Amino acid sequence: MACVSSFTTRLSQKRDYVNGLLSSTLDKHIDINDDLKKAMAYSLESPGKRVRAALVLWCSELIGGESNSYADTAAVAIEMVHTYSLIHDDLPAMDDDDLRRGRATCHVAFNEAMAILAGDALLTMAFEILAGEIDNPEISSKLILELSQASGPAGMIAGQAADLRAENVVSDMKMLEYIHLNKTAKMFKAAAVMGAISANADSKQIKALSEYGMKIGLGFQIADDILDVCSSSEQLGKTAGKDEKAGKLTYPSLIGLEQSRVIAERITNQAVESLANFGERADVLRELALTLLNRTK
Ligand code: GRG
Repeated sequence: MACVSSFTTRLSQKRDYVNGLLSSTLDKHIDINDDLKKAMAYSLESPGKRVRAALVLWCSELIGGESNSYADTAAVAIEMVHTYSLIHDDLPAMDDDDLRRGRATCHVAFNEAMAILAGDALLTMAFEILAGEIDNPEISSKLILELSQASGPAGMIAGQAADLRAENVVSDMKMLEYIHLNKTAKMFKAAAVMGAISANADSKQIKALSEYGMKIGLGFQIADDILDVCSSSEQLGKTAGKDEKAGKLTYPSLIGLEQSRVIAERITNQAVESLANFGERADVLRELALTLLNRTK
């Protein structure tokens, strides 16, 4: 595998590229109400890590050998849905937070009603661009299906509902796995699969990348739980130490930090194993898995 610093450079190049795509997509839509657009841009253009978008682009490049505009649109769409979920997750009725990506949350910077609308608008617009900007109807509809299933009532929203329900009650590993799978891992799986679909992958390739995406998503959420305990708000750009205060069901609360790290590492190794058939062209995805496991924010 290539050295760490070259991977860091590749990830930051992808982040810059995605930031450009996000801004130009909003700029192109000139008919959005001004106040609403300000709130959408405030959250969408705030400094996210863009890992889901990078995953789309790298999976597409792995299959197709080069970048393609379908993957660009898919990367923008998944970041829009992800940003909507963060805006709504921060609302007083949900996690009630005032810090996100190192800045005031959307409802603090604007107001609660505008934050709800900005989230709604980003969610809707994601599907608008997948339907309107991809000129291959089969690829477009597959991408829409993948993203809607991952983010919808049998995906991310189901995970959020279970997460809220599990607060301050005695629970178990089965419930925790259900929450992580739905709240977080299905969106990572969708990112990997959307990249593959954009490049016309065959079913075997889609299956392997689906497995990889799911596993890195599970590892990502365990790392997130660990960081909430071990890191600071300054480092994370969001309020640290919230899970324990809110009585959340997390890996550290259920099995302790040390065991949580063991499981995160095991799942990351499984993610890497699922790339076996792709050879060294998939090294960037292997390095992504390890980077997400060892991340500090
Ligand atoms: C759907 C109403 C509604 C609310 C949102 C699932 C969910 C429900 C919100 C997601 C919030 C959350 C804590 C999800 C878990 C996944 C996670 C750790 C998100 C943070 O992702 P990062 O670290 O964020 O990639 P950045 O800011 O880097 O994009």
